[in-house]
Parts: sequence; C-alpha cells; structure tokens
Amino acid sequence: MAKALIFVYIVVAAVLLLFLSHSPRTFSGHRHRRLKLRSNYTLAPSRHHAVPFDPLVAELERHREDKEWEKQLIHQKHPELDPDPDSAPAHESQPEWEDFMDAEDYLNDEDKFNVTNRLILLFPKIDVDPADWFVTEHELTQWNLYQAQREVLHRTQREMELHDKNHDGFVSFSEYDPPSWAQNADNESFGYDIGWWKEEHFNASDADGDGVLNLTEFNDFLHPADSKNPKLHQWLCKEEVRERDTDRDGKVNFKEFFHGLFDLVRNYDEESHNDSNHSDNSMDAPARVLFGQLDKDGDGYLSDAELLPIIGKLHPSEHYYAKQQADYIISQADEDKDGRLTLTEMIENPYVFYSAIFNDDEDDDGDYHDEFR
Ligand SMILES: *[C@@H]1O[C@H](CO)[C@@H](O)[C@H](O)[C@H]1NC(C)=O
Ligand SMILES: *[C@@H]1O[C@H](CO)[C@@H](O)[C@H](O)[C@H]1NC(C)=O
Ligand SMILES: *[C@@H]1O[C@H](CO)[C@@H](O)[C@H](O)[C@H]1NC(C)=O
Ligand SMILES: *[C@@H]1O[C@H](CO)[C@@H](O)[C@H](O)[C@H]1NC(C)=O
Ligand SMILES: *[C@@H]1O[C@H](CO)[C@@H](O)[C@H](O)[C@H]1NC(C)=O
Ligand SMILES: *[C@@H]1O[C@H](CO)[C@@H](O)[C@H](O)[C@H]1NC(C)=O
Ligand SMILES: [Ca+2]
Ligand SMILES: [Ca+2]
Repeated sequence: MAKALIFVYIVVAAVLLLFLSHSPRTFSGHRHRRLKLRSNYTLAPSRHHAVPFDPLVAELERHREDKEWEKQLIHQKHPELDPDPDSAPAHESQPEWEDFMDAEDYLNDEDKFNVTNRLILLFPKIDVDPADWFVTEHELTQWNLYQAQREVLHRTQREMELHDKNHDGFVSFSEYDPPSWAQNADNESFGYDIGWWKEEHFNASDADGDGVLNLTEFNDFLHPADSKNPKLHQWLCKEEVRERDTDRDGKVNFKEFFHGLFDLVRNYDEESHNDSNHSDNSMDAPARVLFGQLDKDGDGYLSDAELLPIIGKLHPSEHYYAKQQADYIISQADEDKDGRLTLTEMIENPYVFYSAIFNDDEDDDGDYHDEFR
C-alpha cells in the first residue's frame, strides 16, 4: 500500500515537473498552441498555399502529400483496386492517418522539435544579405521564396512522372494530356479556358526549342508567371487579351481594361490605391492614366505586347506571396517596430512562424484567377 502511495507521489511530481518545464515561460506569455500540419491536399488547382517557414515542416508535409498523391494516382489508374466501401473494414485507411498523427505528434514533442532551437538554427541561414544579426523583409522574402520554389519544383517532379510516359526525362506534346480534372471540368472553370492546354503554350515553354520539355521547362509550363522565359510572358499576354476581349476584336479597349484588368492591377498595388474611390464614372481617372501609359502607339487599344509591363501584376508570382508572408511575419513579430527581426524577437514570437502560416484557411486576399496548382 505504502509502495503504491509513493509511486503515485512520484508520478504526480514527475507530471508537475514536466508541466513546469513546459510552461510558457520560454514563450514570454504566449499560450502554447498545437502546431499543425496541412491536412488537406488535392490534385486540382486551389488557392495559393502558404509554404511552411521551416524546411523540416515542409519536408513532413511533402512526405505526406507524396503518399496522398500515390494513393490518388492508383485510384485514377486502377479504380478496381479501391477497397470496396461495404466490405472493407474501417481500419484499412488507418495507417495513413496514423502516419499523419505521428508527424504532427513529432512537431509537438518539444524534446524532438524545439521551436526555440529550430529558430536558432534557421536564423543564420536567413540572415545572409548581409549577415548582421537582423532579418530584413528582403531576407525573409528570399527565404520564403526559396522554400516555395523547392515546393513547386517538387510538385512539378511528381506531375512529370505522370506525363513523361516513356520515362526519358522529357515531356513531349503528344505525351501531354490535360490532367483528368481539366478534362472533366467545364471550359471556363478555374478562370482560364482550355486554351491553356494548347500547343502554343507548350511551344512557348520549350525555351531551347528542341520540341520537348525538360524539368525546368515543364515547371515553367505549369507556372508561367514565375518563369524567366520571355516567350511564356508573351504567351500569357496573348491569353490575357483572349480572356478580356469581350467584343472579340483582338485588342483590349478601355472598357474591357477597366472592367477586367484594372482592378487586378489595383488590388495588386493595394498600398498605393487602397483609399481610392469606387465609382465607375467619376473614378476612372487613374485607370485612364494607366491605360494611356500602356497604350504606347496611342491607338486607343492595348495589344498583347502592350500588356507586357503589367503581366506580372495580373499573375501574382511566388515572389509576391513570399513578400506578403514576410510582411505578415514582420508585422506580427517586430516588437521594437524597426522593420526587421532579431533572433530574440523571433524566439519570443514562435507561433508567427510555426502556426499561423499552416492555416489552410489563412485568408489570402484577392482573387488569383489564374493560379495553377
Ligand atoms: C479539405 O478541403 C475541403 C474543401 O477544399 C473541405 O471541404 C474539407 O473539409 C477539408 N478537409 C479537412 C480535413 O480540412
Ligand atoms: C528548447 O531549447 C531551449 C534552448 O536550448 C531550452 O532553453 C528550452 O527549455 C527548450 N524548450 C523545451 C520546451 O524543451
Ligand atoms: C468545351 O469547348 C469545346 C470547344 O471549344 C466544346 O466542344 C466542349 O463541349 C466544351 N465543353 C464543355 C464542358 O463546355
Ligand atoms: C509548335 O512547334 C512545333 C515544332 O516544334 C510546330 O510544328 C507547331 O506547329 C508549333 N505549334 C504552334 C501552335 O505554334
Ligand atoms: C532544361 O533546358 C533549359 C534550356 O531550355 C536549361 O537551361 C535547363 O538547365 C534544363 N534543365 C534541366 C533540369 O536539365
Ligand atoms: C469619393 O468621391 C466622392 C464624389 O466623387 C467625394 O465626395 C468623396 O469625398 C470621395 N471620397 C474619398 C475618400 O475620396
Ligand atoms: Ca541581415
Ligand atoms: Ca526543351
């Protein structure tokens, strides 16, 4: 009996100790929140996801997505292998879920994943331009961008496996079928028409003109706005004209510009325009100014070439999101409001890095009509 009592005391003491050592002291008053992995993954394009700040978290998510991807691939190619919902016991799908929970438990096990130590480790990798013990908006944007590009390339690699049917490392036009979600979808869904899949787009992506797309070119094909290939930018401009040209004369007149494009540009430049006045008649002055600047030959219409200067704003790039995310992080963690982060500021605001950015429902503003994912 006494032994049992002593045992209980020891357990209680141990639990207390554990509780104290995990108390929020290290986070200067921030309540401990459970870190989350992204739990949702679809093959169809969706709104832009924030990429995890920490490459280790990104790796866990990638691993999980790869499994989901394989499962959906098997489902697509061999639906007959799907477990029969009536006969299959519920625990058939259990391992996947368990795996996910393991990963999330890992993140929330402070002995294994200590956010303070992670931030100490990552700080010098971010603070590089220059390494001065301050992380600036620029450094954080570059960091986010790099994480995002890795993520995008990884997805492209998976897509490539799907399309490169003869496994020679290249995708030819004949190998390329639109993915099933595009075939099944109606022509106008996701905001772009089926011209997306046409040969012109393929050819524009083929930077060296050898008739096939390697991984880089295929990545550009899937993410034209992030590409450095000028042929793709020109192609995007042509697509933009096709999409906006409601009277089908091949050019964008002021009305088409004002009712389609101008708001996109304005939303993109929200800082400079957010106090402007919405009214079609009186407030088209800024639109007229921009239209006039773009209409280089002064014929009263915008050609595809004349859209080139704003095409980046019509198709927000990874850089745009990376900067948006950096601005958000700095606004949340910059305690002395000097516009940059010290390691201390980061350690004291860990959840800005380790939870807000994983929220699927994190509200990206704007309507990214062409975001292809
Ligand atoms: C996944 O996303 C879909 C819609 O995109 C939503 O209906 C569903 O609830 C989400 N599932 C989880 C587990 O978040
Ligand atoms: C995380 O590591 C830091 C620094 O090594 C340490 O002070 C802190 O107690 C650790 N936090 C937890 C919850 O283990
Ligand atoms: C999509 O457009 C093509 C012609 O461009 C047409 O044949 C097809 O029926 C359309 N599909 C849907 C679902 O609207
Ligand atoms: C694409 O390029 C191929 C040659 O590589 C050419 O035969 C084809 O006509 C081009 N298609 C378009 C739509 O430009
Ligand atoms: C693909 O080809 C381009 C030239 O079009 C080249 O710059 C790039 O390095 C190649 N990428 C790979 C992964 O081989
Ligand atoms: C918006 O426009 C109206 C009339 O055009 C004007 O009275 C009002 O002051 C404007 N508001 C702002 C915020 O500029
Ligand atoms: Ca720096
Ligand atoms: Ca090529």
